[in-house]
Amino acid sequence: MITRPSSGAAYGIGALFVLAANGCSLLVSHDGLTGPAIADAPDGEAPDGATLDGGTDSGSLDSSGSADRVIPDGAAVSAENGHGYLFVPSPGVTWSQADVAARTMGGHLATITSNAENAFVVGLLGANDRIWIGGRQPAGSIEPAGGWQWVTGEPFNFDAWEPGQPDNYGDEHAIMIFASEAKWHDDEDTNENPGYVAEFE
Ligand SMILES: [Ca+2]
Repeated sequence: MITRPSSGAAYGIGALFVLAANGCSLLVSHDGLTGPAIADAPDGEAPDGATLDGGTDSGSLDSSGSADRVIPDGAAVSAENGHGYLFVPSPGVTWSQADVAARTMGGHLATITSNAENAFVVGLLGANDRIWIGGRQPAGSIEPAGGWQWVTGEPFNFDAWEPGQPDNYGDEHAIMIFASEAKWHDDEDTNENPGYVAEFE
């Protein structure tokens, strides 16, 4: 566990609640209780106002926009942007469950806004396909390509759709990534997939 302190109230870092495949939250202790290390944030401070917009609830960051930045053990840190990325195998997880789990850890489902970031995330997945990331399509969007957005509110200016995707085959409003293709498909957000990638800014 690595924390990046910022101004404001402390965010609970004593434990992570990880959403299990059965929908229950598991208390997962970690080794940070003896005093977490301080990461060398490139700019010396966490970005204020790094809020998670939308979503079904506010969650991991407090309303003031201040929170300790938490990068869990095992996350890979990108040299490009300093963000941590964690592939979380979680067989049977739906997109909404993955979204909540990532926020609970203090991050968000990965938002992929460049080829480099896409490649970095793919590099974490091994041979795993159908892994949730933080793209979604609000109800009422023009199908299949309209309205796609990131959970963070970052501009949706980059995509890595597989040719022929998104296709709204069924009723597909969330993005999953295929390591075997380094590409994305849209998928029904209630489908039970093998895991997700969380990103920690
Ligand atoms: Ca991102």
